[in-house]
Amino acid sequence: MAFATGLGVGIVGGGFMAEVHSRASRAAGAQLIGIASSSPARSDSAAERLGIERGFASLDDLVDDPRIGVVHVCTPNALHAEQAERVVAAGKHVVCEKPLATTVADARRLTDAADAAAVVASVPFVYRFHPLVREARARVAAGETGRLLTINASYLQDWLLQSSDDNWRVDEAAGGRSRAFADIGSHLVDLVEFVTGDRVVRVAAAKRTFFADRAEHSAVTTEDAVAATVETASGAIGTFLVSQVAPGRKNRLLVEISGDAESIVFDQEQPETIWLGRRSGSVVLPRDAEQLAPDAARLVAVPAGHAQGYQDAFNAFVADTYAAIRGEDPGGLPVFADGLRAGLVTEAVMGAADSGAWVDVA
Ligand code: 4PW
Repeated sequence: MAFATGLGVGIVGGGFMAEVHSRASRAAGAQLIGIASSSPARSDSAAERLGIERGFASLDDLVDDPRIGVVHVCTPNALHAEQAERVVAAGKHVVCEKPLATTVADARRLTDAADAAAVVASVPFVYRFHPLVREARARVAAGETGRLLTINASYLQDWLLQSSDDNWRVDEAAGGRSRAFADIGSHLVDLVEFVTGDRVVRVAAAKRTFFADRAEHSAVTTEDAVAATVETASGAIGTFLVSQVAPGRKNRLLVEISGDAESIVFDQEQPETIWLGRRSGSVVLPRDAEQLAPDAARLVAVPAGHAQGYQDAFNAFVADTYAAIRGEDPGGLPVFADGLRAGLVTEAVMGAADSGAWVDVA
């Protein structure tokens, strides 16, 4: 598809993620043509708030606009698969929030549909776009870490800590059966597999819903927290702790991988350094382009000493998606197959928590 005046973007959904996506689109030089939210009035007010040309009455109207070449799906989880499929059926490129779908069957059907349509179909596993995550990945690939032994991974938040905290995500009908793991554990799965090049093959898990009654939802079944033990294809073992009820933790994703030569720690709330540990001594590596592998250095947005963070990672993800639409291959773009992969691990974790047994990842 050729775009005479730059890539035209449509957004479906009008919440926090739509804001983050729209900022990233604008930074990538795209034209923000339209937004469709849950009603025509909400579409108009979201368009005004986010500086988008106009609101559309429905996703169908938005998809039919010939100026729109890519649609970002930023709606509640239960709508993702159907909406992204609608975009793909129109032959348009798509960015779909995670989880891609609320069932593995839907995620697989969507992934197959995007492949068959030969469109670019990406998923915002945006933590891949921190330069020091790429550095960690490059060190593993170069053999600096040695044989992978253990993984210590956690993703902790506190925005659902009290019974009075509520959101569509707590409702299984809108968010899917898994909440905390599908929403943020999926990032952990993706990041660990992206950095190590290894795969989670077997899991055991426990989950808890500590707050079953919330402001507008009672008898909540989706989990507040999950503790999983994992085994990888290479024989490493690890733990994944995921919680949306951990006081003081806002968005604390931490991945520590230990090989037999070196450990590496990345903390999303302190993304400007990684810790490299060796028995002979450890160092803290700063995000200084001159010290980084090429794939990490290319993602450096501002010089060392000038803080770079979450929105920069998001911007880089969207810029790489648009580069792929132009036919370039920036490398490391998370696509629907990666979203499906996270869905398979989520399903195994839920099955393990339900049964109390080890479960193989399909
Ligand atoms: O994807 C994640 C979300 O659903 C995020 O990166 C952070 O946690 C921000 O919102 C939620």
